[in-house]
Amino acid sequence: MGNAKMATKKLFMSVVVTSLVWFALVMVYILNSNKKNGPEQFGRRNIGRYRDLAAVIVDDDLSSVGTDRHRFGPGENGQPVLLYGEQRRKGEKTFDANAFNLVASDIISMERSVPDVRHSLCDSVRYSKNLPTASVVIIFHNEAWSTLLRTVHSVINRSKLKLLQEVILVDDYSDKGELKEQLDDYVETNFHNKVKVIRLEKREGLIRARLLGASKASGKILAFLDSHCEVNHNWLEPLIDRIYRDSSTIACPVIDIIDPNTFEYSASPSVRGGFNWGLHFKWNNIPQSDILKRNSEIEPIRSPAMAGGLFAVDRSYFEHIGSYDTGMEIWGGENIELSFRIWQCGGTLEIVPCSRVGHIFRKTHPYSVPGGIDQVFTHNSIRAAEVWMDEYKRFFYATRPDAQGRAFGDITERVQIRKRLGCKNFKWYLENVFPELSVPNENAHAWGECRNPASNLCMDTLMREQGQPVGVYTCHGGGGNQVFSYTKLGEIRHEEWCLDVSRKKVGEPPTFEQCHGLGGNQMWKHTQNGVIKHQASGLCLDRGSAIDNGNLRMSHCSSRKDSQLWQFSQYFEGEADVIRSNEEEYFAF
Ligand code: LR7
Ligand code: MN
Repeated sequence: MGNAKMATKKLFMSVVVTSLVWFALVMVYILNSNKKNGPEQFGRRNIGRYRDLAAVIVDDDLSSVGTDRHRFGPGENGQPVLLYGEQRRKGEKTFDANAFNLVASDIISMERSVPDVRHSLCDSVRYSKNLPTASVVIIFHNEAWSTLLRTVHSVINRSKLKLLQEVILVDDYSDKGELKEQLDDYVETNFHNKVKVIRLEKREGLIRARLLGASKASGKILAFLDSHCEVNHNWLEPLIDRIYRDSSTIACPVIDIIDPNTFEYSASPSVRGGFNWGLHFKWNNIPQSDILKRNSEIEPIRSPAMAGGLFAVDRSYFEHIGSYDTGMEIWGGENIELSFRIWQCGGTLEIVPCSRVGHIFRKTHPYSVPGGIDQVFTHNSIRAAEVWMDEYKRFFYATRPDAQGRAFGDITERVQIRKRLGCKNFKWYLENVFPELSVPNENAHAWGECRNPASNLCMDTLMREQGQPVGVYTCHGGGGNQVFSYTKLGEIRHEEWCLDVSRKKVGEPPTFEQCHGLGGNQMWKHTQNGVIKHQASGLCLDRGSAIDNGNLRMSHCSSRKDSQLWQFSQYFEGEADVIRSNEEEYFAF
């Protein structure tokens, strides 16, 4: 009996002790979470973050996710800023100098919050404790004060500070007064030694500016950003993680969209990078086959090309593969060149869904470009095509006639890099990395300008979109919107758009629809300098007349009507094999 009494007593005591322990734990938790979320903490954090970076580095919790929820004000949480009356007029005037609305930007806090648009799984990913540090290199030429510094603040606020070696601002010879001492002072007072400013002695352009930044960096990883970005929560860690696992990886964030007028931050869809034969960068849908291969939506996406401005790379690997072509000027083409090089020389280029960075997409370049932007872009693209594209460069030249016969400088050193690294040829790249890119001589019977000789009108996209009629325009020989192909699947195609006839009536125009490769309404038959006949309707493509408003129209077929005769600039019948054997010879180095 005595024993039973003792046992009850013991049980009673242990219940009391356990409850007390639980009570204490709950109290500690409540007090703590009050401390974290309370207004004092928010205030203190906000002031303390920059005044005392050292303290923040110890308390490396990235709790901006929490504090961001408590911010109120214009543009907070990535909301649009709408201007009215005088302010609106003032704002419109700032577009010339910035290609965005500077009044709106100036109203928004340097530390505004952005919506956490990451996939919900991202927060549960646990990264290695041993990740190396990154130096963030931000280049700028005459960037506006508020957009530049908002970029820097976002990096400081939303990177794990123990992973952030430093931020290096490279001034590409700006002439705005505020970007000199005033910038040095701001950086010194607000960011201590975490942010450095270095300056170029003359205008070098973004390629050489990035190289200068890289040469001063001490982190194992380099992360490049444009000077008008806002990084999203914990953007850096997922990028470093990919490179830590495999140092031959170039990791890009998903690039979200900051509206140049309202500064609204919106999530961009899941896409990957590509290009057309003119070497213009393009966003493409992720092919179904790649989607099926992925185990989760947050797995990295292999990308044939990068947009260019936002990426992370191992510093010594970047040097090893030949960093950038210093023969490239100011702007353009370097992103495509690096994309070809990384893939062809054994590396990987990918987009990491848990890393997101907002970028202001501008419609024009507000800064002056010595020589003109089109000229430098063409120059740089030629260098990329000459070094990497082998025989396929002829499709580039055909699409960009302005590039034909132009001097492009010495590329010996770049060709040497290709040899030294034993890089694969462009055909390998097309087959293994970008099979979705339609290769004219392999996938098409005919390609180039599609001309109606009698009128000298050419089939033209007229920059129209899905569902809209296909047009004609005077042949300009400039490639671009007048490049079409007659594919082996029977499509008449411009990039991913196919001529489609769903209303099969005389007088209706064909429209642009996403190519589906299944024939049906997208199936045509054509012979050199003959009609283009729509198989399902039996009608033929007619160049149209005044009443058609520049649209093509479907007509009863008649090869005697010169308005129905079409001529592509190139026909490939029987040619594919010849090209293939040429290539083998070409790659014999
Ligand atoms: O002479 C110059 N010197 C510079 O330092 C010209 C520009 N720059 C700076 C400029 O201040 C900015 O920070 O270089 C950066 C890029 O210039 P932008 O913003 O005018 O270029 P962009 O955003 O229009 O162009 C994209 O393609 C370029 C091709 O050369 C670069 O690779 C850009 O970095 C790239 N931007 C992005 O990838 C962001 C996403 C855009 C998309 C798609
Ligand atoms: Mn940019």
